[in-house]
Parts: sequence; C-alpha cells; structure tokens
Amino acid sequence: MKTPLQIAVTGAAGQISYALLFRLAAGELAGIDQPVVLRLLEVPEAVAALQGVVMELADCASPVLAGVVVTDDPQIAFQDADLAFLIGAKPRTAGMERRDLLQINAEAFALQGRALNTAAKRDVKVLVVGNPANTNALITLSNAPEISPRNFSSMARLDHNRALSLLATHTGHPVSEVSRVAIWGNHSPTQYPDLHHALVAGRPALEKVELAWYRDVFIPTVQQRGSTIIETRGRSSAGSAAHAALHHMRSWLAGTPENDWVSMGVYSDGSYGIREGLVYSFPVVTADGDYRIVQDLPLDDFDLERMRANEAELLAERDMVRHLLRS
Ligand code: NAX
Repeated sequence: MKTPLQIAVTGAAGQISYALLFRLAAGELAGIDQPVVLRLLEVPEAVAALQGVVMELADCASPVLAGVVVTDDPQIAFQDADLAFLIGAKPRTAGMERRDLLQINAEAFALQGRALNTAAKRDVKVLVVGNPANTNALITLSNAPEISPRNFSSMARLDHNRALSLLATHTGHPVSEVSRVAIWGNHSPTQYPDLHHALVAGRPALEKVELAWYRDVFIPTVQQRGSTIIETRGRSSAGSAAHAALHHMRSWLAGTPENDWVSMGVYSDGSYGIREGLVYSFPVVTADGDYRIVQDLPLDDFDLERMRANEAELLAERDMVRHLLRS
C-alpha cells in the first residue's frame, strides 16, 4: 500500500471544488493505485455545507480515498500537504473593481502562505486558482520563505486549453494535433495567447489561419472567454476550471509530452526580460516533478508589446499588496 498523498483544497464547498474533489477521489490525478487524503479548507460559515460534500464523497465508496479532513484552520488543512489547490477566494461582486478584489483576498492568501510555511511538506506543490491568481500566488509564496518559490504556481491552464480548443475547431483538426500554444502573462483579459510557435498537424498554425483571424478574433475570444461563459451560463467556469486545475497538477507531477509544453504562472527568473519575482505565465516543460521555462523563443514587437503590458499590470498589482510581501 502506497503512502497516501495529502492533498489540500481550499474553497472546498465552492463550485470549482465540487467539480474537482470527486475526480481527485477517483484517482484521476496520480492513478488508482495512489491513495489520497483530501484536506478541505473552508471559511467557518461554509463548513456545514462542506459536510454535505464529504457525505457525497463517502457515498462514492472510492478505494482511492483514504481519508477526508474538514477544517476552517489553514494550519490543519496544510499539515504535511504534498499538494495544495488554493481555490477559495471571495468572488467579485457587481461594481467591484479588480483592485478591490485584490485587497479583499490578499490577507487570506498571506495567512495561507504562512500556514503552508509552517505546516506543509517542504516540497509541497501549490497551485493558486483563486483570483487574481498570479498576484495571490505571489503573496502566498512571499509568506512562505522556507519553501522554494519554484513550488508555487498560478493557473493559466484554462486559458491554454481554451486556446487549444479554439485553434483546433477553427482549423478543423482534433485537439490532439495542436501543440505549442502559449499563454503569456496574467490571468486577466490582458493575457497574451500566442500562436507564433503553435503547430497544427506538424505545420505552423499561422500558415493555417488568417493573420486577421488570429489578431482580431482568436486573441480577444480567449481573453474574454471567462466573461462569455458568465454571460451564457449565468455562473463562472467551474467544470473546465476544475479540469484545468487537475491537469495543471498532473503535468507538474507526470511531465509534458515530448515536443510540447503547457502554460503555467511561475516565479519569473527574468526570462524574456520579464521582471524577476513576478508570478507570470510562461510556456513551460515539466519533468520529474519540476518545470523549466521554455527558452529562446523568437519574439517580435507584437509579442513584446503584449508581454510588457502583462508585466506592467502585474507590477501594478504587486504595488497594491506590497505591505503583505515579505521581500
Ligand atoms: P465559489 O464562490 O463557488 O467558491 C469559492 C469558495 O471559497 C466558497 O465556498 C468560499 O466560502 C470559499 N472561500 C472564500 N474565502 C476563503 C478562504 N479565505 N479560505 C477558504 N475558503 C474560502 O467560487 P468558484 O467558482 O469555485 O471560484 C473560485 C475562484 O477561482 C474564484 O476566485 C474565481 O475567480 C477563480 N477562478 C480562477 C480561474 C483561473 O483560471 N485562474 C478560472 C475559474 C475561476 O474564475
């Protein structure tokens, strides 16, 4: 019997977690021979509802699920955690600016960073989903100085998957024939979905699509997809977000396929001139539980202008939460 993976999930009574927890309990992350303990964190007022989810998890009778912990205390949630999905965040309400959302959630991520620092395994892998995800990841890692910044990431995989799917549909190829799509920057409408390096059935994607479609349809469609889902479904993305979170973690653990990459928000090391110390989405290759930013991609002025806009936005967000950053 393998030692169970301790998987912390915050915002566990929310809609993304509802689409994620049953898949974790079914062994979709690390296989059906890898037991998991789910360590579920909620705010006190949502713990009762979370107990209902726990009852449903029990009703699945999954042999993979070795235990469930329910708590409103981050120290307990992150105790010996191998993996942490930081999904919980207060939602943006009508009339609220991104700036307000940032301030409301920043304290909670600082607290969770400190709890990870004392309670989690030193090699814990942390994925921040709760928005604004990149800056929340920066706050979290900054408050966990005893854990390498490389162990923290923010989710760009949903944007990456949206780009893959849109390109596949437009060119009439299956998604399996599309590779090397990249999302640069922030998980916000400023993000830069880049097709300059993408391949479709082994050929450059930009040979198969009109440049005008790429610039005037593809880029804004991916950037605005989250809003379009809200307008159409009446609620924000949940199933696709949970799927992306699961696959982000799975890629990190199991590696990316040869000749392809994924997009992850990671701690910038200055690659491509992006300011060191921001959490910025890059194309990354993963292997052996680690990642490396894909290097030496040729960039033109169009790319650089968009990448710089993302850097500027993340620098502005960082300035708004500077009081919570330890370095
Ligand atoms: P829900 O409102 O359904 O669930 C959020 C849950 O988090 C609630 O149950 C709430 O009680 C809990 N929560 C709030 N503050 C908490 C805290 N400090 N500690 C623990 N739990 C806390 O939202 P849901 O649709 O699940 O979305 C969760 C987050 O993901 C939101 O911030 C959302 O904006 C973000 N998203 C990020 C995406 C990405 O690609 N990075 C895409 C999907 C999603 O929009």
